[in-house]
Amino acid sequence: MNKRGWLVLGSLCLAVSLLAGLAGCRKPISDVADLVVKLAPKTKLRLVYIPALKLYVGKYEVTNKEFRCFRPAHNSGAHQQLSLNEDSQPAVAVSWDDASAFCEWLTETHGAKRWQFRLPREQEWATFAACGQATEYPWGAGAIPNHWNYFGRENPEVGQKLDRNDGYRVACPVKKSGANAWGLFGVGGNVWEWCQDADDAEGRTRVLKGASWADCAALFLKISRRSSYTANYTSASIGFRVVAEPLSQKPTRDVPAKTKPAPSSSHAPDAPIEQ
Ligand SMILES: [Ca+2]
Repeated sequence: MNKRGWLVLGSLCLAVSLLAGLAGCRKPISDVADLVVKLAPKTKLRLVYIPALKLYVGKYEVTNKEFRCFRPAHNSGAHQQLSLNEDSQPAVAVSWDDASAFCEWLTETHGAKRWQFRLPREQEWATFAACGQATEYPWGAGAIPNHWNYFGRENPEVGQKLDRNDGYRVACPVKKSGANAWGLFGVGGNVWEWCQDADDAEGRTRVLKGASWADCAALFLKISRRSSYTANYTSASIGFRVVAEPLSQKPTRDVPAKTKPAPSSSHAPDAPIEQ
């Protein structure tokens, strides 16, 4: 089938499947079906309906396999000779501009004139990461679950690290990155996630949330923590997830920050990228 054929098929396959009935799944947070976007054979983007936001939110960070449906030559590179480019890992080495372009492509080619895909706003991100609660960390109360991907004992480097081993020195497959109570994976750790919000009046810098495999300081793991970088910046520890809303709603326009934002993290999610 040629490329046009796949695009048509992909749009036709914008489908839903009930959360209930999935073997072993947690209790669904709503009776509304997941939104499943078929990007290619065996490549499906799954979004969960979040009633508190009236939005579908990506269940996982966008993977390399999914991003390559948009940009086939994309290479997430490696860090210390550890691959970041496996199909199941989150796409990194993507700027805010790249992530936004992916969302626009998704709307045009798979939105079926029904859905607008975009990056989450910072407040939306904080709401779905905390499951609508006033929790400090995305895993809720208690110790960090071992399988959430932060910087811990699995790393041989000497220095500050978490006193636990999640088994992954760099970004892990998105389905291995730990889920919160709403069934959203990787909202804490794995990779930082671009948000739609500008962090300056001119819109040159964009907000990041969630920390990554390269972070261990408790401060950075908090839901309230934010960072920001220029819209063309890329890193081995920055990726993104998408949200979707019906096109019948007014499209959310990108509005530059009107007031001086809270101080951003001085921490740089700047793990070097090796192409
Ligand atoms: Ca993440």
